[in-house]
Amino acid sequence: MRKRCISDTAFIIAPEVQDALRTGRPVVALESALITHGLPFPTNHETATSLEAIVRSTGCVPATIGLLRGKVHVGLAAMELQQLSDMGYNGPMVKVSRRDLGACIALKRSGGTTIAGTMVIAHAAGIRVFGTGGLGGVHRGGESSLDVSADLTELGRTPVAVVSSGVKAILDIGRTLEYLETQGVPVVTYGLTDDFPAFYSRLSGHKSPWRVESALQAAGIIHANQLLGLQCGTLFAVPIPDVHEAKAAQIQEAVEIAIRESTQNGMSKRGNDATPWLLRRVAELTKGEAVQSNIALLESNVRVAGEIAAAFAEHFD
Ligand code: PSU
Ligand code: MN
Repeated sequence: MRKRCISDTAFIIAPEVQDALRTGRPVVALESALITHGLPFPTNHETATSLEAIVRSTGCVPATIGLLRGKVHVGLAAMELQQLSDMGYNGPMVKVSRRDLGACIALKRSGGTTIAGTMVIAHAAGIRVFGTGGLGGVHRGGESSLDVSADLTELGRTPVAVVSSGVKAILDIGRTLEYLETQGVPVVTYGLTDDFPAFYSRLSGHKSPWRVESALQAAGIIHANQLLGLQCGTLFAVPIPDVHEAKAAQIQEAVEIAIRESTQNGMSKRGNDATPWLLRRVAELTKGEAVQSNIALLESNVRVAGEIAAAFAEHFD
């Protein structure tokens, strides 16, 4: 039997995305774990739709990546995005990281791809830039629990640029940056400060090793890494828009409460359930304020991702 490439059988690339990849029009990947496990219904669907529109406004084509009944979709039609957003559809949604991809395909499951899972698929499809909210990282106490997100190792081995707002303070930010350094991942703050942002707040107290002020500079780093054949990703960290920073202290308080609760009730030891549980609890405790901030930074990051992808296509492709 002919040895088949997985994309023959398991991938469904939306016609618009296929066309863009063929003609060299810039494409921006979007993840779906934030739709299935990060944001409440129906905000998840509204946000996913608005992120696609923002990518379009930068002249790029959006490719939301997710799994439906064992098929890996690169670019989702409106109906498919709706199905992915609807928790009641086709049983419980899987949170799909690198390790889960094969099993989901073979067992015909549906789910949202994490940053790691999305990077694997984006790279396989030939997409270089990906916009999202918060990166996974080293959990607090990770030095003994070994709860370290596969997002970090993925950035070490897959050449996709990820635009995020850094990592949430539910994580150990210092150790996350150490781990990224070990993995050889370039970490670059996008903006006017040297600080690595902490998701809800613009400053974490930790410095990024690099900073750029324009999409062209960012695209230049991606290009140089490519010329070097490094085969690693690049992490661009965009601080949350100023107006939303005001709520940072209140949200941070909720984060600390949620973390205390998760150690008391054992959720912190529940593997990949830990992050979604903390996100949900912080949303509850802040009565939705955290969700509003989350949406604002997603919109801003996805815009930056579009600008970087467009600059790359114009100057380096
Ligand atoms: N952090 C957030 N929002 C999210 C996630 C992380 O602030 O939605 C999601 C992303 O999809 C990320 C994943 O890739 O959680 C990391 O999960 P884990 O820690 O289990 O690797
Ligand atoms: Mn984990």
